[in-house]
Amino acid sequence: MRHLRAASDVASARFSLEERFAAVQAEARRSFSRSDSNSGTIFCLVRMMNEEIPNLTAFDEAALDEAFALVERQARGDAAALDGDAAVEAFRLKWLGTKQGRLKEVSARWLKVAPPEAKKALGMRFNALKPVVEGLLDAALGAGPNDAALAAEAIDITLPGTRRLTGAEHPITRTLNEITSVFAALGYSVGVGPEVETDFYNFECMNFPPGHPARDTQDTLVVAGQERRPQRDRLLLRTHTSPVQMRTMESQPPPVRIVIPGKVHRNDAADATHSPIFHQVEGLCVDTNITFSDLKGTLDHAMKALFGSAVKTRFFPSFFPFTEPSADVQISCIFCGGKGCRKCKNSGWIELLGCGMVDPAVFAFAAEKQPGYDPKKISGFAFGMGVERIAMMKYGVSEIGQFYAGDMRFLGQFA
Ligand code: 2U9
Repeated sequence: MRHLRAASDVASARFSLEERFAAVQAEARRSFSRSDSNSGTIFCLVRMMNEEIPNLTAFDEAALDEAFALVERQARGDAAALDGDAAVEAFRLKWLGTKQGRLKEVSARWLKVAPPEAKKALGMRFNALKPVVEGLLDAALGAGPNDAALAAEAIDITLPGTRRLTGAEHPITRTLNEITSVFAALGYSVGVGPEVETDFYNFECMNFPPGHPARDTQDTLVVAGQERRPQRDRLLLRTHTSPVQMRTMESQPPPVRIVIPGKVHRNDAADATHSPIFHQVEGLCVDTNITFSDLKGTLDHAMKALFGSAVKTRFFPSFFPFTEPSADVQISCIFCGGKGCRKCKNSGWIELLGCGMVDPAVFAFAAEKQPGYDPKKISGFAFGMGVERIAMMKYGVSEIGQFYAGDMRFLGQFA
């Protein structure tokens, strides 16, 4: 305070600016010489034009740490207050000026008086301080940090990192997407719908009247406690994705080309190839003049796209309540190329999916809401396939339960 008071005394004497500045400098010079004789405290703070460079009188590690931390704090404080190019240049001169810069001053004053055994520790701290101040200047100039500052915060990128497992599509999802993509490329759109369905959409409109024996072929899990509801409104877990096709037809006139991938539920006992919950992809194509040859051409193309262009298809008469005529589709054995092997039971063929021309009775249900589905004017084909069965064939999986066990040793093979 003494020195500040001295400066204000000078100011109050109404001297010119230059005279006041010279007086402050002279006072500062006197302060320096007085402070040299100071002892008993670690620092004697000397005021020179509103700045503080401590005189160092102790050289142990703690004293050095404290002294350098103080100077660094000052530099950071100055840097934080910079605004404008002139201030940045003033900062450079003040801290890094080769003649009167504060680092120069620190070096000259502290190193000079340091006992020989403290010089190394002092020098090391000084060498660390300089890039910090240079970095502050660089940052103020809008440049990135300097090399030394970068080196100070470098990390060893050769150290082993934290290993994160990469996720991958589940083989069922992958197969489901592959099948869907084949039809999407033919112009089919993709639909989804609820897994909890009404008896009407799952069975009645698909030409399974109440009490019809064909219902037994899809042993069904029903929601309990609905005995007082009309049968058509009773809820169940859908046994196939067909209700989504019916809902699609009810919501839009023909033409329709749609595939429905999704989960279905049947009250079946689990074994190596059956699961009470599994996945299907069903498809529906409706337009004028759709014929069985359109169905054959479409499915032959899809099987070649999924299993390779060498694969052949053949169609056998079958029965489904919702299609007439109906067919089971076989593909030539993908393991032996049709010669006959254990996988195809020496037949050269593997049964893979079902299909047929949509039964007029099914179109009649759709026509109740969309008259365009008049079976006299339009026709269509439908098909359905089990995704697990196709995935098991494609990936050589012999137990369907592997898909659901969540065992990383199994799933990791698909990553
Ligand atoms: C509408 C009209 C007809 C869908 C079809 C099949 C044949 C079929 C099975 C294959 C293996 C089910 O997963 S599986 O057990 N499906 O054979 N599905 S035709 O027919 C429809 C669908 C919707 C409106």
